[in-house]
Amino acid sequence: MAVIKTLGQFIIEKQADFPYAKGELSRLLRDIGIAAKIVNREVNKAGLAEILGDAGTVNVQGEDQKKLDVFANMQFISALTSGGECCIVATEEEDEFVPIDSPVSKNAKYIVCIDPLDGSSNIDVNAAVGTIFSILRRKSVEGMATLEDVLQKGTEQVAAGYVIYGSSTMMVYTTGKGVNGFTLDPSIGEFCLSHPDLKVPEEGYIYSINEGNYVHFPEGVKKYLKYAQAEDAATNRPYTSRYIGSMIGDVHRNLIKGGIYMYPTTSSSPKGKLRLMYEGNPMAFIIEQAGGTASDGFNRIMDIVPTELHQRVPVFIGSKKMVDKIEELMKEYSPENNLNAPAEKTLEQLNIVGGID
Ligand code: AHM
Ligand code: MG
Repeated sequence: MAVIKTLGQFIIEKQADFPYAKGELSRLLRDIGIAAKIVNREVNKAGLAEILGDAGTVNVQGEDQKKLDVFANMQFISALTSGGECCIVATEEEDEFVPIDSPVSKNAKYIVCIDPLDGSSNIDVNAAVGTIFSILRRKSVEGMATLEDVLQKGTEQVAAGYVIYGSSTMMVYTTGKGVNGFTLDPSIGEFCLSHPDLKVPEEGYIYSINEGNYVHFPEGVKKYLKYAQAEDAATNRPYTSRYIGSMIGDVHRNLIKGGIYMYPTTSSSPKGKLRLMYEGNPMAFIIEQAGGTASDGFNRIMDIVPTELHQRVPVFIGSKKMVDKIEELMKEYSPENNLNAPAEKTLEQLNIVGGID
């Protein structure tokens, strides 16, 4: 009989990969796992409880909040506050980041950016929703951490993960050494290692996009969709289209089966809909660690320098060859869509003027 390994056991085992680690990151991941179990319990009884439905408040992006969004947000903030390993929680549901001003936490090393309940419009119809998190190490060394501590590039993440509350509940995370998935066994209330060392196939045949927005897509995306729908036996086209409308659900499926998830700019979301800090970066870290690619159509998502907490980003993420193809078409047909092009380097920065010979 196979031996079950719980998330807690796995985290402790992996701590040995980081010889100088004092266990703070492990405790932080454990705190997130515990809060996720509580949120899972509520999500699973959503159809029964009165909690279902709009909370009547609107979040910073002007979208209606569902009651479970509010519940999940509170739950994660409270778990991270009492855990003591995190000095700031930045959440998609709050206008400003939440500093944790307790004697233990204010000097804590880590910052957590979190989308507590992504895809929450799916709750009412019993489709997959999830939590996405990104963990950063604070840059400043003392006092209260600041916005500058939060606004770090995706490449600086020390860990990232998601929890999918689907037909079963899973936690998938990376600390930069591959990606592992844990399925919640409700009979023992533990996440158990079920998908070790996940790898996204290099070539995929599934594309996920809200095609209802077709008319508003950049030309490069329109060309990609025509390419995906064209018949070509050699490349296994036409591809299959699958779109749940829950990023975690779509990306999780594509991670396992191969595929691409896309949320480009549209006329109503000229910078894209998804948020760099809560959705783009953590999903990019996971997919890259699984061997895939994450791009804004031109640039690696994790290289984008964030300037605002709730910054949006176009997202093309999944199997490497599929993302390469969309980048090729974006460059050819929609160069004006390159919103995050790195600033041109000056000659001085390039060390050409009076520099090295
Ligand atoms: P949310 O954070 O408000 O839930 O929005 C993010 C979600 C993604 O999970 C999903 O892929 C996308 O929005 C769906 O958007 P649309 O309904 O425009 O297709
Ligand atoms: Mg979201």
